[in-house]
Amino acid sequence: MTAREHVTDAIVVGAGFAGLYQLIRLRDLGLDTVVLERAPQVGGTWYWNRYPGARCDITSLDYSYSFDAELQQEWEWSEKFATQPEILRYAEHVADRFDLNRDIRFGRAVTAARWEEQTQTWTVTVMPADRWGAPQDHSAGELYRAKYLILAVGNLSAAHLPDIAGIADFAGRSFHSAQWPEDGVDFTGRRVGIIGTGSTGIQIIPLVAEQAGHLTVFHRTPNFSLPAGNRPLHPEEVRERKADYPAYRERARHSFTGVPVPVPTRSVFEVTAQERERVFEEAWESGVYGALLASFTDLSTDADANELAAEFIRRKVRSLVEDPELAAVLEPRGNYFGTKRTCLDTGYYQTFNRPDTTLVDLRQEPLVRITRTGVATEGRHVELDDLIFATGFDAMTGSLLAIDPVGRGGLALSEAWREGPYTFLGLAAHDFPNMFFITGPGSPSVLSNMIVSIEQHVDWVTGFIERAERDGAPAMHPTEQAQREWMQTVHDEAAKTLYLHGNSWYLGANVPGKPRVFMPYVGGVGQYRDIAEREEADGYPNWERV
Ligand code: FAD
Ligand code: N01
Repeated sequence: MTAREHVTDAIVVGAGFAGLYQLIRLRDLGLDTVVLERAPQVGGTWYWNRYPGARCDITSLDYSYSFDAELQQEWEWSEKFATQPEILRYAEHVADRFDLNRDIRFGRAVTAARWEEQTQTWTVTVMPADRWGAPQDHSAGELYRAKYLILAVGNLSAAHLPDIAGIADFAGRSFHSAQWPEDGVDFTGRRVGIIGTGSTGIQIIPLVAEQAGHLTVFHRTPNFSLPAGNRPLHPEEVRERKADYPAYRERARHSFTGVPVPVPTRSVFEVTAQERERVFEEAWESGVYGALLASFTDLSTDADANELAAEFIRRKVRSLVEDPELAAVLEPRGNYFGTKRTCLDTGYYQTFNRPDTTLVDLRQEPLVRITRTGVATEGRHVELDDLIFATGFDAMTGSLLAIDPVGRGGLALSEAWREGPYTFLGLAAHDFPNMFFITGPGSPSVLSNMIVSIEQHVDWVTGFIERAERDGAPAMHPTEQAQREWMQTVHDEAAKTLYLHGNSWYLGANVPGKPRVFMPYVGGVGQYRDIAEREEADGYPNWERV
């Protein structure tokens, strides 16, 4: 490789909401910063996930930046839950408004990063990326060198394709939901199959069912899904929220999930059956993410309490699906409610009342292989024109380990994390000096309104760098002991809940061979912020120079 070399103060990888805000803040410090992004434009998640029905399940008035008063006043959301195109337009607007694109190198995949002991800098290897972000043309590589490396690569950015026999044999069109063609896909009149009924599949299924000639859903684990109750925003509610934004955002920052919803005060066992039903019903109807799980104090921690909510949802499924046999397949069982990410849907269960939609229960007839013309289960062969994989992500660590930074003493992140991710506050790792994660494993990240968590992490990292620059500090990393203690805290918090019993991607359970470690911090956004702020106020006692 003949590599050109560029030297800057800071390198940010990723131009999603994390990378964009990090660029703004590092510019504020006067640091020469470059952002490396494998996509051809900004947006991250909202650039890649263009499948039909893609939208947020945190309300748009919450899922937006708070750092700039004018930005949040001027931007107009149209719906309660914004669609992917609208969120992407918002990301583009932010990039234009703050003139960010001039410091972003698009179509560049970071393939390696190495800490150079002598110069105390990071050297990053970059390749031109193909349309799906994969590195290509190794002869055209470049090197970037900088004192600070910030990995804003996303928790849900490494698409996961399961290892199903014959997957390469399919001769029809196939799509992964997170690598959706920019021009969209026309399914009119076609025989379409979909594998995967997580949050993504549940959004895709109703819309593709409407368009396709016939839709076959290959269904393994039934998920808990609640109605989104999406609707246009009323001008009055927007006016009220905008008037209250400063105080509202502050409440969000100190809330449990990054959305300031009322905190439950009662155990589900303290109330009568009628009162319980009323509260569940109200939460079901609210279309607020997490409202049902947070309707009593003990639904996340007590198996019997959780079962009451789970049974409430199963009854709803039975009322929405006309055929009792299909309803039985769709009733969520096998995981506690809330331990896999709860879905919000628009007409998901009702789709199975359509005559042109078939549900195949893979627990009864396991998937055997994909063939040239369709999908074979133990019970049948389904002929298909198109096959959709809504099979999720190598979450939280996938994009970090794809880069696999090499830190002090030649230690690769993959080696340091052989038994699972190991970080201090999800912000940094011992032996990887001056390298930071935005919403890394060990922080609330995917259990929160991500924009609240992104802003908090970016502000924290910026404060750390500001102080290092001001004091002329040498390169720093968290101590081994602090990191060990923090990971114990992350585990202990999870052990107070039912999360450890779930079969979720939070635990790495969806990727064969991935260590089973509960990765996010479940103690809540507000509590986490207090801990991180204390670390800063105390002068970073858990960090050491290298
Ligand atoms: P991303 O948006 O993932 O951006 C990371 C960027 O890094 C990407 O552009 C990627 O191309 C780039 N990158 C990664 N590796 C490399 C590399 N090696 N070289 C160069 N570039 C690289 N969160 C919520 O809070 N509420 C929601 O309702 C919600 N809905 C979601 C719906 C979907 C379909 C998905 C997939 C996620 C959703 N999320 C939601 C989570 C969402 O990922 C975050 O809210 C947020 O967009 C993450 O921003 P980010 O910048 O951290 O990461
Ligand atoms: O991925 P998932 P996702 N054979 O991992 C199935 C966010 N998000 O893309 O459960 C058959 O949840 C798998 O089955 P099983 C959100 O954080 C948010 O849907 O392993 N099936 C499962 O049904 C979310 O949690 C929104 O039995 C196979 C599905 O594929 C995260 O992104 C929208 C299989 C994967 O579900 C990921 O969601 C979309 C196999 N071999 C995404 N392998 C919002 O609404 C996998 N599956 C905000």
